[in-house]
Amino acid sequence: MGQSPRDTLARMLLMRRFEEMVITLARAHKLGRQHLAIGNEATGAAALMQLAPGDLIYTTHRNHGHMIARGVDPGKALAEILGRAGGLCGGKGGTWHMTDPSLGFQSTSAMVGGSIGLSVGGGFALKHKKTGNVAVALFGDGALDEGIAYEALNIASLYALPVLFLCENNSKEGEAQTSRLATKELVAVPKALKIPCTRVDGGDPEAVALAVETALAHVRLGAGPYFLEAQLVRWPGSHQIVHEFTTGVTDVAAAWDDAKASNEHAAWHRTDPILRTARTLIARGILTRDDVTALDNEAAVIIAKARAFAEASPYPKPEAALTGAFVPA
Ligand SMILES: Cc1ncc(C[n+]2csc(CCOP(=O)(O)OP(=O)(O)O)c2C)c(N)n1
Ligand SMILES: [Mg+2]
Repeated sequence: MGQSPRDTLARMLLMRRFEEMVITLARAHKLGRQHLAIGNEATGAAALMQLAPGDLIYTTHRNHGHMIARGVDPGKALAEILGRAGGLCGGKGGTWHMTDPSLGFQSTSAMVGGSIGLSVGGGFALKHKKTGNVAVALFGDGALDEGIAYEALNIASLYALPVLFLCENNSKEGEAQTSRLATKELVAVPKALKIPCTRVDGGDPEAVALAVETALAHVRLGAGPYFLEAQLVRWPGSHQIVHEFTTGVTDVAAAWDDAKASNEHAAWHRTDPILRTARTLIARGILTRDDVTALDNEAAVIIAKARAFAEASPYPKPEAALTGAFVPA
């Protein structure tokens, strides 16, 4: 495995502090709906930190976490969410369409299931270019009942395309809350199409990293696609229409301080992947409490600078309205 537990936790903390800043900025600037990746950090960091240059990524309405996990500049990402000229897409993509091709992001789309179809097109191109790269589709459990999911999974299997299908399942086990799938076992669909599948605890970055490593080795060898189901606990604030800190601002000390962990958010504290990971690494002697606090402080400083960059960035000029929006003839 490439990344150390310390690096992975640092990235997870950056993702968390980024999303908390999105809540702060959404309130301050009266932004519309935001879909945050709070609770998904272990899966995003452990998976996307393993990708190589040239790999392609297709993501969803919960894109922020994926982008920070992959190493996108948080200042440019916040500026994009605020619609500023200094944003990743010059302020024209916003939260739902921001992308960064320099790190392999081909598209972000809130069209549920869209990333699955696009990734298969990307995988087809990569196979024919023989680059050894993979296409990664990120999607939720709700995407499996879309027609495009069946067609795209089928083509990927038939043509042995280099695609990693990574499903972030935040519905309760055995009870597909967001999907309308006749089978409650999500992997039944790819299994029927002869795609190898693994289920993993999506709140455990080590387990995810191992599963992704195995899956990527299979895909990079040219053995065809792989389907990974990361089982997540849905964050209670996952539908952010009213911008609020549903489970409070994360206090990493809740990982070891019972007084901080026994409040109205106690149930969330038990499953929060950041607190879980911090607890595990401290128990194993890999990190101390001070190490965790220091990593968190570093993340907070990076995100405070990102905020300053984003808020100082101007809005796009009217004459820029048509640039970057269409492919030149
Ligand atoms: C094709 C399509 N149908 C419906 C919607 C409305 N919609 C937005 S998010 C969502 C649920 C998605 O669930 P899931 O993919 O599991 O992601 P989660 O929000 O649970 O992370 C739906 C139905 C949409 N964006 N696109
Ligand atoms: Mg879901």
